[in-house]
Amino acid sequence: MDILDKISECIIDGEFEEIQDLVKEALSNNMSAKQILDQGLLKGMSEVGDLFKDGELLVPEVLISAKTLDQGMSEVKPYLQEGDVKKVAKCVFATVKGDLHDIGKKLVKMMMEGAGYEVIDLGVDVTPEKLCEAVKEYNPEIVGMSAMLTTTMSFMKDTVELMEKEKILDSVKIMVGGAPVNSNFAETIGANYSGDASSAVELANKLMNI
Ligand code: B1M
Repeated sequence: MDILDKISECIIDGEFEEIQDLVKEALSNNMSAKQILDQGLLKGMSEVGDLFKDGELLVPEVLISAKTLDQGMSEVKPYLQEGDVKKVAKCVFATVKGDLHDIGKKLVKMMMEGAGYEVIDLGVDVTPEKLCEAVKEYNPEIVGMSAMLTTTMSFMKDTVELMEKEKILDSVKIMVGGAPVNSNFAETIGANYSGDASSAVELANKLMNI
């Protein structure tokens, strides 16, 4: 097995204590940071996404793979030239007002980053006002909202309405997700729904015509 395959396997198996040494070894073998990223780290993470979607990996395992990816990324980041990693699009993500659940959103963020998206995560309990301010500040192509409580879903609608009022809705695509959210609800508020992290990437690619 070559070193890039070993890096992929390390991500899939969540061996976060070994990943940095493997990446260092690949760098010292004159492999480019981009090659290590694309053919090792992100290839492994993409496999994790597929396994998660098929129910072969569970949430804790995906989170350990995410941690492993983070550690591996920290080794290649200094070597990546500006423009080396093609950023597909910029996203602003938030868990809506009143809601503190963020495990699922973090998974979505991680998968999106693995697919080349830049994700600015505003955190949890994010008011419509704060999200609108962030859209003006960061000028993203996608706004992603997550809600896990039936009582907080309505803040997705409030946020979309405020964006419309502030005339910033037309410049972005809205993605929503979370356990109580479904495609019907998304449609009623003018948003796009995906049920899990892998589908979120597929949806984002569709929205960006990729
Ligand atoms: Co809470 N909680 N919780 N909780 N919690 C639920 C959601 C609940 C269903 C449990 C239950 O009663 N059976 C229930 C909600 C009921 C309802 O409204 N229908 C509930 C409740 C009631 C509460 C509290 C009110 C409890 C209390 O204090 N009395 C309280 C509320 C706090 C608040 O938010 N204001 C509360 C608190 C908590 C903790 C803080 C303890 C903790 C959250 C920790 C954290 O997130 N940092 C917690 C947890 C862990 C859960 C459960 C057990 C697990 C949620 C989770 O992380 N799932 C949950 C029960 C359950 O779901 N079985 C429950 C794993 C995660 C990977 O899945 O988040 O669905 P999920 O994300 C998926 C998809 O939904 C999708 O992709 C993700 C990855 O595949 N997705 C998106 C998510 N966001 C997306 C965004 C997208 C696209 C896809 O585009 C932008």
